[in-house]
Amino acid sequence: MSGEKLMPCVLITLLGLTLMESAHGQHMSDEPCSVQILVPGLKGEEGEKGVKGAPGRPGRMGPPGEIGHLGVKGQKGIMGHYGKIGPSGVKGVKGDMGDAGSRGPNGDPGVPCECTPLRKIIGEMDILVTQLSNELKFIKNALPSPAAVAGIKETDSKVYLLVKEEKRYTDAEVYCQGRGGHLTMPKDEGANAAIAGYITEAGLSRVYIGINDIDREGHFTYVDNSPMSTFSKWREGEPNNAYDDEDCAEMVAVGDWTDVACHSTMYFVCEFDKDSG
Ligand SMILES: [Ca+2]
Ligand SMILES: [Ca+2]
Repeated sequence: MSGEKLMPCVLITLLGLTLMESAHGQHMSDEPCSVQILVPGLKGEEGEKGVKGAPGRPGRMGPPGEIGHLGVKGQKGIMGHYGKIGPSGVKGVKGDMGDAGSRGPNGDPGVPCECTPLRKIIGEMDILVTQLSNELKFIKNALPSPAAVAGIKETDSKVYLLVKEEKRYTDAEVYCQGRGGHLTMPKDEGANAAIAGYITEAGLSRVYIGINDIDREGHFTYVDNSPMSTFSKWREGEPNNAYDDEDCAEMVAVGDWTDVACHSTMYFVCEFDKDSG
């Protein structure tokens, strides 16, 4: 068929469909134009089952689960390693002294020798030691109260002690005797000058010395009852036994003597023989 004939047939076909719907069941007669009626065919048979598809994509992550129950306490662990050594401690307090040890064995005997020169030296040293011991003994006796002692002076044969404690004459002599001496008894110009020097040096104006006429008025002796020698240093006009009450003696700073009342109190000078034990 050509294209020109087909067009009318198509139109008829469409018209025919309209007529069929309005005159249902009416048998249609064959016409010169071949009419094809297009209607849906019957449902085909069920096809065969397809092949299994590929795996799907993974789903999204689910929400967090609930907190679990408290677990059971575990067993005690094993002991750990030793720790580092700590810093040194503070030094402790010194302990008490231990008891004395037992006495050691005797030493070996000495070697014999020509010892005469050595004995001489040892003998001289013994003498020195004796002298030093005596002086030390004096010092220990003479210094019971350092604050009361102005100082110690010495000459070749004497040690003088200026005592800055005001005492009556007899008490002063008792003090000196208690330390192995006497109130000072100047018996020559040198000794007198030395004592005077100590008085001046100490800033004092007068001190008791060991001269008195207690036993017999006008007859002065030394305090150890030894007689006065030719030496004396009385100030001009002294001794005058003023008020008939001056039986003791003092030395003033220039070294002169005057007789004074024994109950006056003043500082005094003791003297000690160096060779006395
Ligand atoms: Ca007198
Ligand atoms: Ca007098």
